Amino acid sequence: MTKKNQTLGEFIIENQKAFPYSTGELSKLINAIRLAAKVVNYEVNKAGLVDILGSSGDINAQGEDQQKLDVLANEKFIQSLTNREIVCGIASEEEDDFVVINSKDNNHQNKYVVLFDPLDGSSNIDVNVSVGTIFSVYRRITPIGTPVSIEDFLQPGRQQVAAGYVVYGTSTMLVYTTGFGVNGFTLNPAIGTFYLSHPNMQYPKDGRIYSVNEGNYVHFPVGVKKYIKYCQEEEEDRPYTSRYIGSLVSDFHRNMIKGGIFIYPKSSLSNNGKLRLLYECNPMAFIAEQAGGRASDGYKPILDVVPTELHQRIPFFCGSENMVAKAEEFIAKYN
Ligand code: AHM
Ligand code: MG
Repeated sequence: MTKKNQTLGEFIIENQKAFPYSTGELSKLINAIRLAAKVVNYEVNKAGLVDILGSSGDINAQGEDQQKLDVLANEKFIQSLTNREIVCGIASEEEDDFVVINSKDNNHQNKYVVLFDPLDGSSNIDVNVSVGTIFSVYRRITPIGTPVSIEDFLQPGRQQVAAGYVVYGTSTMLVYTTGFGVNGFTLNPAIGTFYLSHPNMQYPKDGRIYSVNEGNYVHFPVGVKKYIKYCQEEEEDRPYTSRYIGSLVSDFHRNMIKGGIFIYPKSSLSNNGKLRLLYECNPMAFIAEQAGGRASDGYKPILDVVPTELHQRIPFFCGSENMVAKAEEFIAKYN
């Protein structure tokens, strides 16, 4: 039952109580993310005032220009998770390789790994457009007491125990799931507290928004082009409306509330699209499915894909169930 004015802290405690054998480690982990989200929110909010906008001058693991705030958000999340000694390993979109977390007296006893994109959509930050953090949590599969290894990070999305995102938007929100539905919390910046504002979020089964970078249209596969044309046709409840922020978290968040589909397909420019399976697509797919939506690579559920490398990219179709099913139909027919 949701209580009026329930804070994220209270919500975490209540949910832990529902599982009498829980050790509280996942709760602590979510608490660490909550703290880091507030710190990054503070930095993002004052970005225009201090010398923190623009490029850091470095290139990340995927050969992309790192923004100063990418680096800062990466540090804050890693710091928060490391200080609390609750994870045994972290992989980040901004790091070349995964990081083993351990302290002298801990002896690799922690059971969770976290994968995250510290500041998604960061090319938007200089123009004051919403950006976000995306995170994904798995139980390690290698034995406790040994250092984590790559297979702990390369698990199919179906194995996630939690996933979520923070959207630094007109309000800052933290939305997450532990596999029992999706709940959204809005930050009251005056007192630095997240309140449950969107209990049990549900993806509408149908929608009228399609979100895709149409600038790449000529490079898209035929099935995707035909689906976009279908969205634009005057028939039944169409044409749909097109909305594309270019910030996955914000595009996803809007579509989950209003109903819609987000598409980042493969193209003749990049065979696997742009988005990263582990840091972006898997967590969003888990949230989408938990809210009654659907996420696929055009052929099969994203959550069933077995990852082969940390920074793997994959085509992404995510949103209202019937819209994603329709896009898959076009792809099956024309590709
Ligand atoms: P990033 O992780 O480097 O910020 O890139 C991911 C972002 C997503 O938020 C967004 O959906 C996509 O890139 C936009 O890409 P494009 O500019 O090609 O449309
Ligand atoms: Mg990203």
